[in-house]
Amino acid sequence: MALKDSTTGQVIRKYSIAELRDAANLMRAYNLVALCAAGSGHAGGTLSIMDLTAALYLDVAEHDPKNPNWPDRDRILWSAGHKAPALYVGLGMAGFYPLEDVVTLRKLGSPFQGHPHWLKLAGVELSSGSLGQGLSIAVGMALAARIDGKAHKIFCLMGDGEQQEGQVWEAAMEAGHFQLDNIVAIVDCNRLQIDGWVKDVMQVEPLDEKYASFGWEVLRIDGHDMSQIVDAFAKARAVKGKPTVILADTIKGKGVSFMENQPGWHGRAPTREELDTALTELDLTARIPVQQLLDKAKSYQEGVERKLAAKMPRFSRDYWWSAGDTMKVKMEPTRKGFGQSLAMNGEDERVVCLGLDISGSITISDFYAGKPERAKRWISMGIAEQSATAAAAGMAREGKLPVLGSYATFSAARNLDQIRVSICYANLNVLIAGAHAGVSVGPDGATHQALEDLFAMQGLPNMSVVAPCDIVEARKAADFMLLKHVGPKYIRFAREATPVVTDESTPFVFGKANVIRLRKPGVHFAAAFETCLAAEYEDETEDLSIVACGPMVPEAMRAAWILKQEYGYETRVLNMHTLKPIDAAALVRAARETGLIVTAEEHQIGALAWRVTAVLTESPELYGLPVITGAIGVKDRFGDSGAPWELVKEFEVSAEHIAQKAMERMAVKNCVPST
Ligand SMILES: Cc1ncc(C[n+]2csc(CCOP(=O)(O)OP(=O)(O)O)c2C)c(N)n1
Repeated sequence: MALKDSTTGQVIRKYSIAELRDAANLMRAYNLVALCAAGSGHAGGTLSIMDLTAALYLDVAEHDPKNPNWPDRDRILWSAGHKAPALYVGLGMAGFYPLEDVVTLRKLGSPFQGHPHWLKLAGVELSSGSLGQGLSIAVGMALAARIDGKAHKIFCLMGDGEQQEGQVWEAAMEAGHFQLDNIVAIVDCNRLQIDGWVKDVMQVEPLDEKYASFGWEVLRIDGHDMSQIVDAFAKARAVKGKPTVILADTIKGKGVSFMENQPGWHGRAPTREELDTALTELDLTARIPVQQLLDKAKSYQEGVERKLAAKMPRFSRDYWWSAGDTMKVKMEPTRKGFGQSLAMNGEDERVVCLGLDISGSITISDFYAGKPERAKRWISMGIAEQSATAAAAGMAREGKLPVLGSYATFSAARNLDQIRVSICYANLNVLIAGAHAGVSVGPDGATHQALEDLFAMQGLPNMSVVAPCDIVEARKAADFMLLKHVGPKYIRFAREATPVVTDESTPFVFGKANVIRLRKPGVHFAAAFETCLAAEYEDETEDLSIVACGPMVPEAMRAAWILKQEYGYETRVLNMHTLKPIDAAALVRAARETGLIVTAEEHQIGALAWRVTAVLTESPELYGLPVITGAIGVKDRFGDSGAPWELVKEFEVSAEHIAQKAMERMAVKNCVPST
């Protein structure tokens, strides 16, 4: 089998073992250049899989780069979506696109998204990024092929940590049960995942016995020995009556000495210096036009910036964060506030934290860092959000106070039914952290950007929902949610550093909004505002209200500044940190007293906007009063790779967009006769 011309049946090119080895190395180099140009991405797991990738795309799979949708092609599914750059260089080397284009990896609008999206790049067979789903898709494709009497194979690539997802085993059972001999699964057994060694995080071995017991043919090989790889694929093709899994023993970071077997290189990109060292080690410096490739990436990025600048609303001056000499702001990631709270409150013996293999970056690891006495209350559950959620329910039922968290997409969506039934219906005391929410995971792209989680969490009876606006409020909210609030609870926070706009003296009362008013622009942004509980605020007959939550609160404050400076308008900003239960009284007053409410959310429009309108709709105090509304948020679209602050512009959720919307609505308000 090989690269084929689908119209003539001619082999385009047959690679020798030596040529495949060489190609794999070249692909390692392009992979690293792309990661370096992106400034983020997964070095370790792309390098471990590169020899298998070269074999698959250049030799094993029967496919035609000029006819990527050829119905009889073999399908290659990249279930381990974070290894996307390896897939991209595989396609590039095979001729699906000019290989050098891969340097736009993870940039806004690029076909080379942080995780693969089949609608963006020909040759990509599925959209992935949420681990553990690819094998089920392979089962579906294999069954479809069987119905249609087609002979092509479906290759599905997974990680060994990924084997912790229960869905993998549902699919393995199905493939065995249906004797799907058109499936060949490959597991990249590099023995590492994010939180450390797979055997320590959650043992998955013996994988050979597990797959065999599900009715699979099992082949175990050295995943860096090209002859063994090619041989194993040939054997797999010949297997009849059952699916085959190739368990490939590999080294994470293979080929670059300082990346090999280093957990820290899971989700890191090389700097320019590290790239140069890596290319020297790979002996490829002379064969890779590094500077030319990096220049290409730079020029693409300049285009992105020009496009974004063109779509931003314009005012008489630049109001962007810390753009001028005044209104300077300090930025810190809200997630750190969550970690601080766990570190402090973890003394409470009831608190048990459950790890989902993303512990450091979401800061849940602060619970045990430097505190060996808490070790028995730190439980690594592996990449198994659904089971861990129900396990948390079990612990809560026994009087513990479980905390679990992951990317909000995985801790508040992947496990939705478990949250609904096991936690909410049972009304159990579990704290769920939706980390890296909104656009703040930037270059990871759509699969990792939780823009829908608040719909689901607010929609569940018994669930309480808080979206703090900065690091300080995140700590206070976590303090309250963890120890004081009893019941199902969800706290949502961002990854990226965002403006710090509260301090220790700022009130935080669960379920009660704060009013924030611009007083006097000055040197420091936060100091220019005054904040009090909405219930204690006296009407100042402002022109409008902006209701915001999470990182949109600082944007709303900046919008208030723009509106005052540019048009002399006074704005009442409501920090609606608690979305459920929502402060209806504060909303009704804002509607009655200002007559104009603009909502601002870093989410699909509606989590905040529809809740606010629901309150207004249900309030007899407002009958007959003109209340004008507007909504800022993501407009029913999936995310995109890009820097977090670029996405704020791209999704039109910046202060400038809020101010623009407010001005449009002010024009309407000024036409409505007052009652
Ligand atoms: C459902 C889901 N949970 C969590 C993550 C975050 N995540 C990305 S990669 C990764 C570790 C994967 O480990 P492994 O499968 O061993 O891949 P490798 O170490 O080879 O990169 C995790 C937890 C995710 N992408 N999807």
